[in-house]
Amino acid sequence: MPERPVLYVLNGPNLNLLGMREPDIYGRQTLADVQAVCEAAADGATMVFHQTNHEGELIDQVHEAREKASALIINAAGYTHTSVALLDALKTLTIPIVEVHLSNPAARERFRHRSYVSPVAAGVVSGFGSFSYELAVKAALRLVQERAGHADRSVQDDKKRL
Ligand code: CA2
Repeated sequence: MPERPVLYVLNGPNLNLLGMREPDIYGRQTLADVQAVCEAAADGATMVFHQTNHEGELIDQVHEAREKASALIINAAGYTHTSVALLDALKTLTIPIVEVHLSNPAARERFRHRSYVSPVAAGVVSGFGSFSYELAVKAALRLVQERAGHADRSVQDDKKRL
């Protein structure tokens, strides 16, 4: 794992329209604004921020995160509620996954209550607009730090046993 954590923030379909449509649900901030919020919260970590409207491309980005990231933050948008293929891809990751949503899907239509991301997520942040992303980045960094702490302690334990 690199010295500086690498956070992947992946965004699914239609999130490129943020700020242009449905401001009552998703707010007035654009995706570029959300990216700026994440970068400000990243505390020196390297951030890779992607958006795609294509399921296969989102899965390719999950595979890339598997190789390169310390943690993954994902708003799979509509694919959250439909994509077994996305879940299969996420299941191959060993890094922490944080699910994020601008709105609170649990308070919306029934079809948004099922998430194919939640079963493999360390946690979910939803309902706070771009602040959800800020909290998700902070949670991901905390999880990365905790893992690094565990790894350090087990190396020290191994050394003591030698
Ligand atoms: O609240 C979220 O972040 C969602 O992931 C957003 C998805 C929705 O399907 C999920 O249930 C909850 C929709 C993203 C669409 O974004 C738009 C942004 C502006 C205008 C239209 C759609």
